[in-house]
Amino acid sequence: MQFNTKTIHGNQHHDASTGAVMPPIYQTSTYAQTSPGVHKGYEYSRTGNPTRHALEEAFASLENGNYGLAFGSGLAAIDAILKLFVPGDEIIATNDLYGGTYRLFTKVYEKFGLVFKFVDMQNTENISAQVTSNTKLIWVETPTNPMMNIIDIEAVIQIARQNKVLLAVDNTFATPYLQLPLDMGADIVMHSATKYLGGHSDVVMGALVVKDKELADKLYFLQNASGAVCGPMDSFLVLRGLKTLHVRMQRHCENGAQVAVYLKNHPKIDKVYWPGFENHPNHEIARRQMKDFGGMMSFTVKGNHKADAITVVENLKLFTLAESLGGVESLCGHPATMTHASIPKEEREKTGVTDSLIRLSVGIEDVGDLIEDLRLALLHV
Ligand code: P1T
Repeated sequence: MQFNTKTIHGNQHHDASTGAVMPPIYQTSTYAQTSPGVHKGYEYSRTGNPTRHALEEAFASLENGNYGLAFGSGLAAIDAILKLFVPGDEIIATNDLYGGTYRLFTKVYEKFGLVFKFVDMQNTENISAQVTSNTKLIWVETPTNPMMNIIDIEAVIQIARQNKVLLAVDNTFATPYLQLPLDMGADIVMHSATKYLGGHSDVVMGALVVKDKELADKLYFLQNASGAVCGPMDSFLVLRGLKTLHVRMQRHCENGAQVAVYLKNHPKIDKVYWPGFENHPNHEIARRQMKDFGGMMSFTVKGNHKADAITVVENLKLFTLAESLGGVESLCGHPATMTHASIPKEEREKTGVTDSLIRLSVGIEDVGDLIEDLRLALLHV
């Protein structure tokens, strides 16, 4: 089955009892048992819920995995992965990554004895240099948030296999429309389903997909034991969102390409970070590993003044100034004070997240209107 069919049919079934084409929203916390332990497959909605289950099956299908798990947020999904480890275990992570992931790693899990090493994974030799006998996980985010670096997943997989460590890929920016890390050999795919998978900026949710049963069982145990699950209504909404993922992503990519080229040619713009440009440092990897280049990008205004960046985001009208990304509507953000404020200034500036950086999530509106919005906002600087 091709991806464009899978979004609508992959592991998805009509409701067995009524024939309902979309799974009902099973808004229930618990399920009647005829005798202790005798039930129809569901006992309690933290452990399992039919609407959530339908979504988890769809997640597994889209990422070419065997097991899907849905959580109350992307960070809750990452939290479940981190609970696989014990004090002293080491995790090597991308140095440019979502600020909240960095905060969870350094402010929550370091306290419990996990050791994080942040490396620039654009050169995968930097990873090998950090591997020790305590390394248990390599954490890859590609494209990275917000610098749009591309990490060579297959090269990282070689390192993970040689050293017998797990590899997890945060596939939030790319989505399975653009890249399939499990097919390349990754062990875990993670998503902030809040973004492109949901696609409509109306739900906060996380997802994990794996192929291996033993790993899936450990994660299901943690999902139930720690309890950061999503509700049935949210599960329904994301399942509905998934059905148009391929169409939305196609348009995000088309609009993204046009907006990136517009910005690149604009006299007031300094740098545009978008992997579709031939002179992007990781363009060849992006071309090989991704189907297209997506609708996320970052840029700086000439002169690199924070005040100019703020003026631009304040004057954009169709691009709403807001946290988040991946919805049908275009958003803009100022990473240094918003999504990446939890990373110390010296750390984030090392990766390029300066006070003058603006991030765009290009939506699926008319691209001419989006470009006009940018043109007008840039008149103010
Ligand atoms: O927000 P939540 O659903 O908990 O997902 C966290 C997360 C994980 N990974 C990546 C790559 C992300 O971008 C995010 C959330 N990011 C934003 C809110 C943002 O504006 O970048």
